[in-house]
Amino acid sequence: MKALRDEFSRFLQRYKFGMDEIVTKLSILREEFSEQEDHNPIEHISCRLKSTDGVLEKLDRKGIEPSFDAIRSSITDIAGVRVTCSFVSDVYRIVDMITAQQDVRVLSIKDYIARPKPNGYRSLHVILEVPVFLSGGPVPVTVEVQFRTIAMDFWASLEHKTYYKYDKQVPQHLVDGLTEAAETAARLDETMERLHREVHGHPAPRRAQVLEA
Ligand code: 0O2
Repeated sequence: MKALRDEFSRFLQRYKFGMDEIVTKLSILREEFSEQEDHNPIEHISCRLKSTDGVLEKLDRKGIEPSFDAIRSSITDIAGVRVTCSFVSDVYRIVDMITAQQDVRVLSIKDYIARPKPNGYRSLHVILEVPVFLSGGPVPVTVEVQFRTIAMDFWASLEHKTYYKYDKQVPQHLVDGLTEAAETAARLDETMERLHREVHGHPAPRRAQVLEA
């Protein structure tokens, strides 16, 4: 039992290293921007490692027998990074920069900004693979990065707390209220972007290639 626990903690440690690699890459961009530009596209970076219980719960939800191979191939968000940007254009700009890095492989992109979920959820999720250089050599590690604006993050945080409070049985008027609030937040993002563009005169950004939504 101890041997299995040790193996599992070594297994999870790799995800932590992968997460650290991605956070470092994003922090470098953020620091560079703070020196070079009057507006920093990255407002905030946070990260979390899924707990052992969280991993096992997700496997159970997906009806998959627990094994290291099953976790590796079916749980892509053990290492999770969240990047909050001021404007939607910043989201696409940073996604382009991080996915263009030579040692980063893009496994999938889900663009819930271009195509929001029916409840109004907006964010851009990218599953990346990054090499981690261990004593025995490099190993590829999967990391999920969620990119969103401050307004999207505000909404997602309240929605998450609401679902947690009501144990997923949220009264319909609250569900409707949240969906309406998501639309309001999206309109705020559009207005802020327009005003920002007028003040700073930045050109329209190139859009990230949407592989999946
Ligand atoms: P946590 O605690 O945030 O990690 P998957 O379940 O990942 O295999 P799925 O459901 O297609 O496949 O993944 P998707 O759509 O990429 O969404 C996964 C994560 O996005 C969620 O992780 C949330 O963090 C976030 N998310 C997705 N939809 C919503 C939503 O409607 N509201 C909020 N607040 N967050 C959302 P977890 O694992 O659910 O939880």
